[in-house]
Amino acid sequence: MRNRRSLWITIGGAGLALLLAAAACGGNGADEGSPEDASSEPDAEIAMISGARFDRAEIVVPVGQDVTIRADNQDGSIPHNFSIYTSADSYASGERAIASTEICAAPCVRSLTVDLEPGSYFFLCDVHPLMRGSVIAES
Ligand SMILES: [Cu+2]
Repeated sequence: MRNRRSLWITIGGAGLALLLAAAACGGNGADEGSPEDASSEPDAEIAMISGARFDRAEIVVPVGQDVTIRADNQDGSIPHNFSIYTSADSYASGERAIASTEICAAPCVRSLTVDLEPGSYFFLCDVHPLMRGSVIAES
């Protein structure tokens, strides 16, 4: 009886540890900018174009699901990336990005995946902070 009880306590402890580990891995759903997965269509796209510019200032994505944004760097041989921050202020204060693609020199394509709450977010290129815009997450 005594042994059985301690066994269950042990199993319960292991289960809790697994749950905590899963929660830690789940994080904010950020993708660290892996090379493009050609098997899945992106939910949104943006391109870096000649003159160190993004081809748009706003991206609209759906909420309540994983959203993949594809960043296509077409700007000569210039390195760029695509990062999403909570807001311009949070970026300015040094807060970490919600998600970022890795920096790569054109031509290159990288994607990130996020699952955002409804609202307006801030995006930019970490190499060229004047390359910036808004991500609008809405249902
Ligand atoms: Cu850039």
